[in-house]
Amino acid sequence: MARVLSGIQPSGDLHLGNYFGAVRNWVQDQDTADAYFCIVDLHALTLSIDPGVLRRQTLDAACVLLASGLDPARCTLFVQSHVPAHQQLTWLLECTATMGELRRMTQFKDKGGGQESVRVGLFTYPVLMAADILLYDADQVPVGDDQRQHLELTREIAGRFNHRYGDIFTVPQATIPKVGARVMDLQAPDRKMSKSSGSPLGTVGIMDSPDEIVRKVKKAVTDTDGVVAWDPSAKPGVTNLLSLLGAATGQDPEALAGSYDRYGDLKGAVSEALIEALAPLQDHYRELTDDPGGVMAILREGSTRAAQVAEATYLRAADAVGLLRP
Ligand code: AQP
Repeated sequence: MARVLSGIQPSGDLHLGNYFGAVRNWVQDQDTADAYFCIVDLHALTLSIDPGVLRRQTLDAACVLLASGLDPARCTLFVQSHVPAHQQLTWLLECTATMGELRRMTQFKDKGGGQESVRVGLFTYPVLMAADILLYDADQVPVGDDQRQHLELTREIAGRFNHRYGDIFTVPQATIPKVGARVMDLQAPDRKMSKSSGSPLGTVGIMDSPDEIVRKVKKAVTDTDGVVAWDPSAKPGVTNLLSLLGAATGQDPEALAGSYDRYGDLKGAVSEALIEALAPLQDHYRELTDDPGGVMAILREGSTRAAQVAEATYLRAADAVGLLRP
């Protein structure tokens, strides 16, 4: 059975990009793979975040993931900082990756904005992500399109380490979904929907109420030519709405263009489909938030299982580079 690993940052409320680009596919992976899913709280420290907010959002992310259908009987769900091997392996990999490689990461350029005051962790975070993946000998990593470059870097680092020290790591493949791989901000359809850098009106949260969904979709930026057509470069706003409709209904987004004459009708259909797709998750989420102790128990059990795999891989790597066992 293939091993799958993926992660999500508790850096804000999870949104439709996280859901259609990643989480929904993770739910399917549970039945076809040996699946590990990780709430990557250490990654959330790369930007400024209030300690209380980080703690609350970490638990909240666990509730959203469980509400979305992750089942602790069929996958291992855990918090990254609960498994110390992630930070231990990161150092070995930082001594493998190069400055030039990290400087080429577009997410660092976007989020860092070239400022001197930017945190070193934001620069090195792709290496921590490589450690997250390589610790579990993951064959496949299901991610949205924005993580493609980081996955390529992970493959490079794994290949170089193996070349230097022997066959230590499994070199993973990215699996990018056909629909929903790049959900764009409704107010700025040339930018991806994002927890930390998206516009509030352009970002639809998985837990947004029906009224909020209707309001945000109604205000979504389109264009002035009034034709419903699939054209990512000339009509990014309309194309994004079609893509959301396709992701929520399971239909081919390009073919859906022919079913609508007016933007208002398309927006109405998008709101309706999103509300229907999210309703079951939202009900389940409310039950989970009423039982934080139960959710913590799931995370504790997950980190115990994850640590067994991760520690064995770390020791293999530590031995290979020549660290003396205690
Ligand atoms: N807009 C998106 N469309 C499709 N997939 C997306 N993902 C994120 N945004 C989109 C996918 O969601 C998974 C978890 O992402 P993450 O939390 O690790 O961080 P991210 O990719 O940096 O996403 P955000 O929401 O933009 O977070 P912040 O603002 O904190 O950086 C990943 O598989 C990602 O591809």
